[in-house]
Amino acid sequence: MSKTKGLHELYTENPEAADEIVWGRNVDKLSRRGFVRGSGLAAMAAVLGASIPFARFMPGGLIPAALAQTDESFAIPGKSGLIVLNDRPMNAETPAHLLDDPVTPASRLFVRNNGVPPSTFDVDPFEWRIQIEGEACKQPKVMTLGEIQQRFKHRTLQLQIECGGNGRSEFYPAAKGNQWTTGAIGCPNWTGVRLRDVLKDCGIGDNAVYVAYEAADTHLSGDPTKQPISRGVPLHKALEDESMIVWAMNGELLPELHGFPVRLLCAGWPASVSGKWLTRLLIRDRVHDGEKMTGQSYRVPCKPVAPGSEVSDQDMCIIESMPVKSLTTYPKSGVEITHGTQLGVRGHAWAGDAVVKALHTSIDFGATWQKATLRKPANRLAWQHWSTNLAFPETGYYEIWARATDDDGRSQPMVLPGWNPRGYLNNACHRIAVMVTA
Ligand SMILES: Nc1nc2c(c(=O)[nH]1)N[C@H]1C(S)=C(S)[C@@H](COP(=O)(O)O)O[C@H]1N2
Ligand SMILES: [Mo]
Repeated sequence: MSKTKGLHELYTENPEAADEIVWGRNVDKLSRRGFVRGSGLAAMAAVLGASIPFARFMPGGLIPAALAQTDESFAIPGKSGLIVLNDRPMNAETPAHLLDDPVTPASRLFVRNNGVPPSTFDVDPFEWRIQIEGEACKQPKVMTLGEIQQRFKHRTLQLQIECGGNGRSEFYPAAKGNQWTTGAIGCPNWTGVRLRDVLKDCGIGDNAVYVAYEAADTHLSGDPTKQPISRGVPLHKALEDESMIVWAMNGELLPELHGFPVRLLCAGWPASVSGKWLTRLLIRDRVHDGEKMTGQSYRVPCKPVAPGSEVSDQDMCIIESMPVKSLTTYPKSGVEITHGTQLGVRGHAWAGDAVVKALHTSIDFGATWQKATLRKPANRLAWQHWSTNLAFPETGYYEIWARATDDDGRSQPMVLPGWNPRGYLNNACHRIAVMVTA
C-alpha cells in the first residue's frame, strides 16, 4: 500500500488508463459498458486477496476503496488520528472511522485555516471585543464577549460544519486546493447566543442585505493590509434560529485552533462562512465583497459546465446550502468478517439546510439498495445517525456504498457530481471495503 498516493494521481489523471496500468495492459480489461473484466479483474482480485462476487457491476476507473484510503497521521496538539494535508496554513482532516461518535469531540474535528491564526491562548475571553457596524447597522457598537454572554440568552445546539471543498480530491481534471477526501466534516455541540439577538440590538437597517465577519488571523504573506478570509451570508441566513456566535464546543471553551475565544457558526453552508477569532460583524447593504467572497472562491458555475472548462467570474455563483451527503463511520474500511456473519454498519447523513429523509446502502456497486434505519437530528442542522445490518452472499471482496436522500428528493450521486473549477460540493457516495472470508 505504499503506492497509494501514486494510485490516486494515476486515477485522477485518467481513470481508464489507470485501470489498464494498474490491473494489466492487455486483454479485455474493460467491457464495452466500462466494467473491469478478464485479466484486469484477476489482477485486482489478486491485490485485494479475494474474488469480487459483484464484479459484474463494478464500474471501470474506480480505485477499490480498500486501496484508496491511507492511515498516515501526524501530531497536532489536541488532535488524535487526523491526517495533515498542509501545515502552513494548517489543514487536517479526520478519517471516516474516527468520526463515529454521535457528537464529534474536539480531538476529532477537522481544522481549516486560511491564514496564520492569532495567538489567543492568553487573552481574557470576557474582554475580547467585537465591533458591530456596517452600512446597514443603525447603532454601531463595540461589545465585549463578556457583555454578550451577560445580555443575551444562551443556547446549545449540535451543528454540522463542513468545508465547501470536502471531497475535492476526487475531481478530474483535478482542482487546486486542499485535497480533502471525506474528512472535512464534524458535528459538535456549540454554546453561545443567537447572532440575530446581537444584530437586532445594533439595529438592522431596511437596506440590510448581508452579514459578514472579519477576524483576528493574519494573511500568510505577512502583509497587515490583507485579510486571509472575510465572508458572510445573506440576511435571512444570519437571522435563522440556528445561526450563532459561540464560545464553547462540547461544554468547554473553544480550542484555539477552532477560534478561541469566539466564532460564528452558520451551519449547513460551506464552513468558510463560520468565521473563527471573530473581531467584527458587518451588517452590509450589498453582497459582501471581502476576501474569498469574490472571483472563483466558494463559487460554482451558475450553470453546469463540462469538466475542465474555464468559467469567467461573472458566470460563477456563491455557494449557499451544502448538498445531501453521508459517511459510513463503522466499520473501518478494509474490515474482515467471516462468511455467514451479519455486519452492523452505521454512520451519519446530513443535507445542508435540508433534512435527510432516507439512507440506503448497497453491497453490489449500486445495482440494488437496501433501506437503513435513520434517526431524526438532535436539532435542525445537526447530522443524523443511520444504521443497518448487512449479510453477504459468498466470500470475497465487497464495497458498502451509502446514499442519502433529502426531503426534496435529491440524493447523492454514485460516483461524481458536477465538475467545477475549484472542486467544491463533491457529495458522491462514500464507499468502504469489506472482505468476507471463509
Ligand atoms: N478567521 C477565520 N475563520 C475561518 C477560517 C479561517 O481561515 N480564518 N477558515 C474557514 C473555513 S474555510 C472552514 S472550512 C472553517 C473550518 O473550521 P474549523 O477549523 O473549526 O474546523 O472555518 C472557517 N472560518
Ligand atoms: Mo473551508
